Amino acid sequence: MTDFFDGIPAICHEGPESDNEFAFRHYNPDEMVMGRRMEDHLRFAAAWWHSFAWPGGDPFGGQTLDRPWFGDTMDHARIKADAAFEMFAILGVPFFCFHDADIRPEGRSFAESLRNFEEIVDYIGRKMETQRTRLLWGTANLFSHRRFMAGAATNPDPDVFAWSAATVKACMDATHRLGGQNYVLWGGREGYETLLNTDLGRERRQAGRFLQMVVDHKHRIGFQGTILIEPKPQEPSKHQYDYDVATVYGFLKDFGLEHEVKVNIEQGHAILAGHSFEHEIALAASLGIFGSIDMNRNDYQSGWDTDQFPDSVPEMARAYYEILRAGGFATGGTNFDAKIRRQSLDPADLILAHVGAMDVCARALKAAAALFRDGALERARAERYAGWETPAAKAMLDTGTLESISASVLSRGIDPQPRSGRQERLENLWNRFA
Ligand code: XLS
Ligand code: NI
Ligand code: NI
Repeated sequence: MTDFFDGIPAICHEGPESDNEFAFRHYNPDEMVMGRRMEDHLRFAAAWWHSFAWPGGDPFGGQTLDRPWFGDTMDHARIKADAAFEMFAILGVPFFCFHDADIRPEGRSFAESLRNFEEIVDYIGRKMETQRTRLLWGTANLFSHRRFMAGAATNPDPDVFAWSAATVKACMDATHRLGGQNYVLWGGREGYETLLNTDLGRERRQAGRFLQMVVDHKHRIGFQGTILIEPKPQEPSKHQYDYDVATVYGFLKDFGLEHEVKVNIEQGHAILAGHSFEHEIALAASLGIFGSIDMNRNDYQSGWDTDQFPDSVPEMARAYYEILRAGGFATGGTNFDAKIRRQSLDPADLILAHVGAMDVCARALKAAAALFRDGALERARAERYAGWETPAAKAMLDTGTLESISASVLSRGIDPQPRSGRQERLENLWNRFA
């Protein structure tokens, strides 16, 4: 037990009229939405790194936050875990996520880091026996330490590849042991700073082999969860190999892993890649690789990954609409890969950041569900493509050749007439709900 959150009550649903700051207005875990409990739709997770390991630094200044668990001893790591589970309980979040480096102090050797890690994983495991919070995903931090400055799997030094593989093995084993539902790979430094010193083809092959080993290990240990890649176009590297959903899909196809690996899509990363969040979700769903989301936005003026909690219901509603269309989450969920601002010093700031974000997502889900149930948007979409439902159109697509189609165009004497795309009408429809 810590006294860090003293005086902060467990957050309950009090409804939209409540003026209690420490209450949910919209997130009501047991409320049914399209036949499923809201908690089971949204599957919220809190991120260990931003909430408990980040000191408040930015490129121009260091630590602003003062936390009793800052320090690199095992005692600090245990206090950090205590505080983390206290926050999970206050919020009632069903899940959390972590990197190895978030939860354990770095040792003087690989073996010592591993011992530290396994000890804290056991400690977390014991906490999970008495608390309902489960593990959404585990991952390895293969980007902070200077040994990873030129990449992990894509490093020019085979020993860094080896170190990374051994680290991922430990993190996958721990995720499995804690009953994690997914394992995430985000390749922060799997990219390059300059092509002048980079063999792009070789690095990509190294990353492909690495991922094949990850999938192989998953089957070896009998891990039932989903392996997820988290696309991001750049930052920290100039160019990251898992740029966006389309790039990741091409990569998976290349290495024969498109049925083994899905994606964890982050709102801010989608925007950095020049897409919208809903575009990335819709594309992943259409390719059969939609897995999970990181629900954190960037500041639209700053132009970098500011990892802020979501604050816009209409924007998030677009995302949840696509998730509902995709049939909802399976093993995935909504991870707040988000941090408070460096001036948000108070323990209450950390709690209320999550409370607000959970309410934004709940409202967005409800709006998306209302529109989805209404069905008008889906009917309009189906109607737009109705011509493709005729046997002749289907046959053309399945077995047509340019020759047969050309003959048919001449014999039928067709003259296609343009039809309205009805965009504004659909936008008006959308705005009745969100
Ligand atoms: C960084 C990423 C990172 C991953 C996990 O931009 O979002 O936080 O989610 O390594
Ligand atoms: Ni992320
Ligand atoms: Ni990110």
